[in-house]
Amino acid sequence: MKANIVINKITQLIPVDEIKGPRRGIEMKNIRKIEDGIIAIYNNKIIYVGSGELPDHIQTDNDTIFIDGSGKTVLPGFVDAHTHLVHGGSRENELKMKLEGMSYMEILKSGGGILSSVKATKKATEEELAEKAMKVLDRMLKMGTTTVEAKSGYGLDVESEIKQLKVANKLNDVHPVDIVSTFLGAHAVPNEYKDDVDGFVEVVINDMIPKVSEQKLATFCDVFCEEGVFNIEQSKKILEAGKEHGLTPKIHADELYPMGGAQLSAQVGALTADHLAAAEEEGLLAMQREGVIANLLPGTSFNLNVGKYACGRQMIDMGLPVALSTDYNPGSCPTENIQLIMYLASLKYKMTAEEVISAVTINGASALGLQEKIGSLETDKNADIVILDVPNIDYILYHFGINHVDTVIKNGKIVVSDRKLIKE
Ligand code: IZC
Ligand code: ZN
Repeated sequence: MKANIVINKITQLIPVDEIKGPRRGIEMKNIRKIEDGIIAIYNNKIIYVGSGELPDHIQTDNDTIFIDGSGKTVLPGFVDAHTHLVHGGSRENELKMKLEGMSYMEILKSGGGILSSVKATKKATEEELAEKAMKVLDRMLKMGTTTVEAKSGYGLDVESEIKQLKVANKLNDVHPVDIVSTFLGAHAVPNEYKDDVDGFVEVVINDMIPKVSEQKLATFCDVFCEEGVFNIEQSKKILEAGKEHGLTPKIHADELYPMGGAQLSAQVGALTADHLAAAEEEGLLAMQREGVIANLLPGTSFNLNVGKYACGRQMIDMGLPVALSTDYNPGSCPTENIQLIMYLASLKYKMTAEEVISAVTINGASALGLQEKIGSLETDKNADIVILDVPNIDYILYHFGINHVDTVIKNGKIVVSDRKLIKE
């Protein structure tokens, strides 16, 4: 077999392999580290992972690209499993309100927040939305993110929700980053339904979900289950309806108030429960029993700045599989920087570098149901690989706030080299 690309002499190669995802409990920290590592790629697949030289059955020739991994750390491409990628506008005008003490929910209730992004998204054309999201994806890719989840939820009517999902699906075709779509029609209550939330829930269930499913625009169905947005009963109805139409449940759970979203995630068989900053032990135990992945978003806790963080350390110690994502969105967390999220998780949740790496690779992949294809460096998996200009994984978290990624390989193609995007 002939290799197209070989990365050799790797100072620290972390394949995050040996266990099929998600990793939970001590599995998250028990990841092997290979010195003098080597990886070979043929087309879009990994064909060898080891140390030293290539074995005899893998050949190279004049066309093979060799990348020197000395002084570098090599990891699976990062998976960002919770983003609100496609949206119009921005909300920097809310910064002043936040500094003056207005809460995220108060801003939303006054017609700002999500509703202001809804207004901007409705106004924008598909082309405008795609152009804006493309820049976000470029920034993510430069940071080492090779797969993202993208939620709708800035349309809140059939037509605009579908517009948003179509943009995400189109971007998946044209941008190197792979995109998995989530329908989040129940992201906020539009003004017209302010006094009839149940009426809006009916629209989501009877109008939106069947159309989204019929047009195969999403894999997952999500709900913003939060005090003042959608309650447990409404969230449950929506997630069950999604399931009937083939959409796997995900849930924004217990972000600000302990509503019981964690329990609900276990009850409906959600793949992930996300946020969980206010989740109580009973809910976490229910998740643990049912194998729900805790997808934590420390960047949001940091940026909301009210001092409330999920108990990531405790979750890992009780055996929950933990993933980490940016929650990229125009309001509570406008950042594409997964490495900043990794740093915050380490500092605020007290996660070790090994746990953080598991969380953004195999557990992120598992949070999208893609653990068979991505999330680890193993023979026959997709060649999604990041090369960081650091001697070991601890260094990534130690030297914070900057981008350590030097090279990104996506589906076997070099898409970032010497820190710059390679455009086709
Ligand atoms: O636009 O504020 N939390 N949804 C739930 C968000 C944050 C996104 C936003
Ligand atoms: Zn979110």
